[in-house]
Amino acid sequence: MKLAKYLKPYRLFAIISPLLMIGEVMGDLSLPFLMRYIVDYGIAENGLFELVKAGGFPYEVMNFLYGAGNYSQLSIIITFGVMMLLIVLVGGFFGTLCAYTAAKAAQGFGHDLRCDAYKRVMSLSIEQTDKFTTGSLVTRMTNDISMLVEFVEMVLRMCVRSPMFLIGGTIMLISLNVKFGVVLLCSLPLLLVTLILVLSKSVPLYSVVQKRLDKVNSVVQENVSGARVVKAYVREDYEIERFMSANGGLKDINLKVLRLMAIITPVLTIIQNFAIIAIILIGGIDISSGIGGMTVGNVMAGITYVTQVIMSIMMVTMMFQSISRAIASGKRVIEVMETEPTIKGADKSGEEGDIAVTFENVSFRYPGTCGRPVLHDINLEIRRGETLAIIGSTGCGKTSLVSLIPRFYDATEGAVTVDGVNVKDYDLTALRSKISFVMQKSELFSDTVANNIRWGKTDASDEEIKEAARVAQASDFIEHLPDGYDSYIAEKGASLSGGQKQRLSIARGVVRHPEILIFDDATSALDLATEAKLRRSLNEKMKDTTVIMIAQRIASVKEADRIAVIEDGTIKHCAPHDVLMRECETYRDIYASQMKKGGDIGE
Ligand code: DCP
Ligand code: MG
Repeated sequence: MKLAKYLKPYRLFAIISPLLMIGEVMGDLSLPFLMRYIVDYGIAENGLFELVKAGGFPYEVMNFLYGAGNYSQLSIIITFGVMMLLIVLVGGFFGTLCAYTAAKAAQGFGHDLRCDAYKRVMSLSIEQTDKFTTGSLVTRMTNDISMLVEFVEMVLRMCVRSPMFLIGGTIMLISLNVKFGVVLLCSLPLLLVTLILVLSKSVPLYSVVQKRLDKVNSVVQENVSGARVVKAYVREDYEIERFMSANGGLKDINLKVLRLMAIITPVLTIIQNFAIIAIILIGGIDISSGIGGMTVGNVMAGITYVTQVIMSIMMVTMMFQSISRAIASGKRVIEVMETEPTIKGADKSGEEGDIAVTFENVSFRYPGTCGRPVLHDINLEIRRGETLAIIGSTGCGKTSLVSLIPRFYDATEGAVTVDGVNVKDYDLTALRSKISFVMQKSELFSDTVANNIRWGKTDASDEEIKEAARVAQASDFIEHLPDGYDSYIAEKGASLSGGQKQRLSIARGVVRHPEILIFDDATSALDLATEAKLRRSLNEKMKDTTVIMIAQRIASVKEADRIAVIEDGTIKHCAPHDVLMRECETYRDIYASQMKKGGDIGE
């Protein structure tokens, strides 16, 4: 399989483990024979006589240890009893080592695979992540890989054990008595037919199990991260219902698989018991009629071997079950691993010039959608150091427009350039490190305030962080927090107000001193006075930075060098406030509506 390469670093363990298993199996296989000696020579009447008559290994051993004829039946029992004990101990030792090495190889395999899968997930573009869905990606990273690990461990331990038991047990059985072999031969077809029937039905179900698990994960994910909304709308019951239905689906399919599997054990037990009865019958008849040197010990050993062989077939079944689960899971993991990121960087990087960003005849529609494009015929040149504002009604494509600059998405037609180089030719890291993108929805992490800001620039000093916080007008509230910059923020910034979150996000964008700073409605939760202060300090501290600022309020954009008005997916006008007031009706309408509503239009 394609994932086998992940086992390579651990091949030493992967090879040793089955070898160790050989030791354990050999021990297990030799036990019934020793038991036979005890029964036939140690316990049975005339045991000593029989031993001398049979000769061979047990006779040699006793003679070697005690000298010819110098031992009693009790010493036979003790000798072979001690031998059995030693073999059990040594076998156990080998077994333990085998389990350890197998676990080591399997866990190493899982660890490396998970690492690579995670890296791959991180490299996927937004569109691709959306297509997999978060729930499914989480299941693939955790449950599916665990299945594979389980499988590797199982194979390492069982690939030697089952066939050896199967073949070794059969050989031993036949060497005891050929008729016992016939018993086995009769029971095997029955067994195989049952197993094949069950497996052929259950195997296809495993991929369904994983899909249902995806669904459960998706629902949990959505609800846990959206806990506030769920509570605000008192939708707990509805969401619990939704979870129950996903959970019920998972239960149903699991039950279906288990119901099928449940057939195996009773059938196996019945066949096994029949085989045992057959051996006792055959053995008994032979003993009573004195044919072919059949002994009680032979019958007992025969019973043990038949059980071992049938059990090994059981193990093979489990292996098949594990294989089928692993194939289902493996396919899902490989699907992720083989998804080539659609947005892949090249190797260029542009030099700072007069023009920071241009859009040339850009049109854009979200991947996988059809109908009217979200944006069309966009032509725009943004000069270095300029502050460009973008305004327009909700859903008109403002976020989409700026998403093209750091290449979250690729333009469907036309070209977007940064510093004179098409973004598609950029090295992604080089491109994105030129840009700070403050998102519409602030994303904060459960960490300290300082570390959240430092996220924008990993090697930022404390002074840089404070400076960024001052520019973002966040220093006041941060200093009032109980631990200042070391205060801990709850997950997703739940312990802060909307405006505080926005200002932290802005500080994070500012701290890296980017060439291009994009605010996607990032000041919407600030009051006008704070927003004005922010604008002023940005102007002072970051003169060379090109600022692209999306906003809903005229007051926020009024002072920008130019304002682009977006309507019907294209830029209607792009000019300073005064010009727009004269020439652009849409802009005047927005202005008028905000005048009427708020009355106050800025400072
Ligand atoms: N859209 C889409 N797929 C996405 C995101 C958006 O199909 N992953 C659609 C929905 C809108 C259009 O694209 O009709 C424009 O969406 P934007 O997010 O670009 O809109 P705005 O940012 O202008 O809206 P708002 O002011 O509400 O943020
Ligand atoms: Mg938006």
